[in-house]
Amino acid sequence: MLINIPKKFDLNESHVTDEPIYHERRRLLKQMGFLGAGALMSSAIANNAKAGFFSDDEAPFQTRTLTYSKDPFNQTLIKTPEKKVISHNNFYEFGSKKDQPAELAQSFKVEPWQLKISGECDHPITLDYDDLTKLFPLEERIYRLRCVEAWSMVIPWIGFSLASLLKKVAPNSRANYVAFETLYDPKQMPGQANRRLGGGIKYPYVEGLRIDEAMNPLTLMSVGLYGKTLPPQNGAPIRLVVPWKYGFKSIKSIVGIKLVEHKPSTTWKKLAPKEYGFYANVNPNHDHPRWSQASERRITSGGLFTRNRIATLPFNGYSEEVADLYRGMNLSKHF
Ligand SMILES: Nc1nc2c(c(=O)[nH]1)N[C@H]1C(S)=C(S)[C@@H](COP(=O)(O)O)O[C@H]1N2
Ligand SMILES: [Mo]
Repeated sequence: MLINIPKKFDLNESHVTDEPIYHERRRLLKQMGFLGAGALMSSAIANNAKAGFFSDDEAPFQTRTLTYSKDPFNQTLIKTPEKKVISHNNFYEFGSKKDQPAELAQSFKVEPWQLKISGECDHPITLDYDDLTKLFPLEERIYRLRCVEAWSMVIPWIGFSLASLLKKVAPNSRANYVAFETLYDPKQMPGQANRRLGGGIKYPYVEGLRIDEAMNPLTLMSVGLYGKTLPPQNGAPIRLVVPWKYGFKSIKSIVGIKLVEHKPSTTWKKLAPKEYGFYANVNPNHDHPRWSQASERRITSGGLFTRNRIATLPFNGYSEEVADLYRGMNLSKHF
């Protein structure tokens, strides 16, 4: 999704980073104060590191076990291993390379947290950290996640439907859209403090849905994955998951949800409107201007160079649940 660096890097989302580039990145981050003295380790070690490897100022983020009901429908999907789900990420606030969020988000503070739900509704509320996991019964949802960059995973999320949260605030008749906003905190998020590291995005990261998309039962507010609270690289303490849309709609570390009358602006559409639309429904028949969307690389338990090309499904395989939302719409125009 990088658009401010040469094209050939876009689909080259290999985990392997050239050593000199890696060390230059680390030097810059250290200078900026984002890495402690103990942080000069290879990324291979960092990814596999256990608590003992870290110095005090970069103690790894602690997740905790959640209580939830199992997904009654999708237990037969082959899940992407947890260690890949939490080490191959897009979270530009912590760097635009796939391995950076897992490394640079370890000291991210999610307590206290406030999530404000406001706008065109009768009962606006602000949730605090404990509310996020206690206000609603938590459910597991095993969903496919398809990134617009043509890789995909299967992730066992834990959370509650956005619909149950929105019902609580009682949207009024002017609530046509829902706007979402990620935390803005350049002191904690190095990508917000450094334009190059942050991929040229204007922060805070913002997203949006039509109200009927937001109310669809598949649309999830996720507070966890693989049985535990979210690690920071996956959007702790709460993020959106919209499984029939490209991954960039699934905004992380949300502090604001606002019911609005008019279509809100969205981060990637602002940055490159010809490449990324508001709808961003997974669509094998509508190619990205720079690559095909007909197939994807499923990230599984195989090694780095495992071939795992599979056909991309319309609406990421969720047509039965969501195709009706778009009846009569030209999906190539509204991409
Ligand atoms: N705030 C914020 N949310 C974000 C992103 C981001 O850079 N910043 N990246 C998006 C993209 S492009 C994808 S594919 C998914 C990746 O989610 P994951 O790292 O949990 O797999 O998060 C999305 N949410
Ligand atoms: Mo993505």
